[in-house]
Amino acid sequence: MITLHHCVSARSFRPLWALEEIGLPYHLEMLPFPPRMMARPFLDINPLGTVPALFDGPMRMTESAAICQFLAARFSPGALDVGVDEPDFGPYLNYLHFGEATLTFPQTLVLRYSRFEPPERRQPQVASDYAKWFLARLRTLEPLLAEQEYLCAKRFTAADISVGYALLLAQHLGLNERFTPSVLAYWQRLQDRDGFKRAMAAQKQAAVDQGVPTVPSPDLVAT
Ligand SMILES: N[C@@H](CCC(=O)N[C@@H](CS)C(=O)NCC(=O)O)C(=O)O
Repeated sequence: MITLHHCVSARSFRPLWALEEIGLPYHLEMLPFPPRMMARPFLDINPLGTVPALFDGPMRMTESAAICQFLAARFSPGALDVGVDEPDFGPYLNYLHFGEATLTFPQTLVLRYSRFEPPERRQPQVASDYAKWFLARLRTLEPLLAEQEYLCAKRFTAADISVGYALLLAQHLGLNERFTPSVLAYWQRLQDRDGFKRAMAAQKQAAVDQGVPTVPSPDLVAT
């Protein structure tokens, strides 16, 4: 049985969404955010203190895009996964990692300098500059998404989950109002998926059952 350690709407939403799309059984272990401070015993499970942490038997993974790649390759060949022999194998890997390395990275600086730091250390200029940087990077998807429904391989894949999470985080940061039209339509398509809705419902139910707040940390929500 797969176990996923998760905080509501944190990056661990990527593997949760993949698990729901694939239909795999899993156990969801909910944590308050940030676990490093709010759930100290979690450091024994993942010394980084970050989510996700996914276990498949004794095997542990802690990178959300890599976990999606693993789940897709092992449990969803020809569907969420794009095989090495498919023409879009390269673009698939590129978008899968673009979601975390290129899109989520500037968002973390927005979060840090507008929400996480104590008021006297906040840097509105840094937050606003990195919000613009994120939106500029996101805008590069506009011509592609004006032409096609999903990022690659003419179907929904793990790459869409990776980029889709960056859009969810952007929404929490209030940046969705600045999405370009085709990106906005794509984001709506992703949210309309049954797998996305099931993942949202699963994290809420697990949070209720385990006594963890059901809404994202105030640090992750647009004010
Ligand atoms: N590159 C990692 C980043 C993991 C990460 O930083 N997760 C955040 C949640 S979105 C976290 O746990 N932050 C709490 C902390 O840094 O203490 C991934 O994609 O999984």
